[in-house]
Amino acid sequence: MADVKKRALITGITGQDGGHLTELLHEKGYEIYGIIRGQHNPQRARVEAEFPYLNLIEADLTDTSSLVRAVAVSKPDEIYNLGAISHVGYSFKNPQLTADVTGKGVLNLLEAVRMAGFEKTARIYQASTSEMFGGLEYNQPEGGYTEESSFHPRSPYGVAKLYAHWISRNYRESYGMFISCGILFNHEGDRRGLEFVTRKITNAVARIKLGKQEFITLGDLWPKRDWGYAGDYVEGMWRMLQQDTPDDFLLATGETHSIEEFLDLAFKEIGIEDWHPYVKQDPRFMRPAEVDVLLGNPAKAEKVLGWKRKVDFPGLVKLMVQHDLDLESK
Ligand code: NAP
Ligand code: F7E
Repeated sequence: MADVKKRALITGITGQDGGHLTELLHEKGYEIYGIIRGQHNPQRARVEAEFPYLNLIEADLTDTSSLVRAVAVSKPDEIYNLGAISHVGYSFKNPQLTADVTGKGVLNLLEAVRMAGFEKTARIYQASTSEMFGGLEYNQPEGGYTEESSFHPRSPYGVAKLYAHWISRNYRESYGMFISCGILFNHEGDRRGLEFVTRKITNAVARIKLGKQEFITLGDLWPKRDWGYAGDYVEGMWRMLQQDTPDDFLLATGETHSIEEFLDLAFKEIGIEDWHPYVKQDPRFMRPAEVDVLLGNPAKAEKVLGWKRKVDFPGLVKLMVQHDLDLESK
């Protein structure tokens, strides 16, 4: 008998993780459906060219009727909810939109799964985040946050994600749905949006090397993040949905580094030892409330899922600078 292909529905297909996950699931032989929004999405042509095997469905996390249709059409075995307003700084400027998409959008999706009649069969991944912890000194355990740590979100994004996290857990408990939340710490790479600090730096570094830019303007440089590689993290998402029972898992590297350390390595990659003359600061890129230090303890994911990150911090910076040098040389 011929193998029946597993079917996956992905929201956030045009984003960083959507790209990595599409690659991974295609390698694993899945039939993949991706939600694309907007009447003229400028990302559509790129996604169609990069993933010709992908089935695109027009839908939006704020429109439940479109989500019911997306679920009914794709008949998914697995749903990965990666769609969100994901930029923390932007969420301060558009807090209600962030609540509607990043928070209530998850409720809309879960209801759509029930309305379409897939609540007993579809396994769902919800993209939770380390931003729910808040990075404060008082709630930061020795050795890093775990799945049991207390939450204290510091932005409209973090608050919306906490609602999404709890409504997911509530639907799991109330309706017995298979919903696993991945509490992921920062993950980056060559698909990262230019609006995030790592990619903003590596792209600027490449342009400075090529004489296309003189300096980079950033906000605060002291915050620390637990930065991993996105390709490693989508593997963890997939593993969560292959378990016998749904649960929450934290993915992190167990190391934390400041933006200054990131600058150090990125500039060294192009032979510049002292980055200070090339970096300016502007309050426009600072946030009303900052997340100081994030450090995650991935012990549970390592033990239960057999997951381990492969790319380390210097490897990540190198990969991103080299990618941007290639890109900017073209
Ligand atoms: P990203 O690159 O910013 O992608 C976000 C995606 O959400 C885009 O495809 C975007 O589509 C889509 N989207 C925005 N508004 C939408 C709406 N109203 N309806 C449907 N889709 C919508 O994010 P990412 O880095 O891949 O992250 C994936 C998920 O993980 C997000 O939920 C993020 O919050 C979460 N997360 C990320 C990290 C990280 O370090 N990357 C860590 C923890 C959690 P358009 O292209 O049409 O705008
Ligand atoms: O900021 C500081 C900024 O925007 C990192 C999202 O994927 O990870 C991401 O959220 C740090 C912050 O990521 C600039 O203030 C300084 O302290 O790259 P970021 P983020 O806020 O950590 C979490 C886990 C998610 O869930 C989110 O979706 O860098 N910073 N100067 C700057 N940040 C930006 N963006 N731009 C600057 O110029």
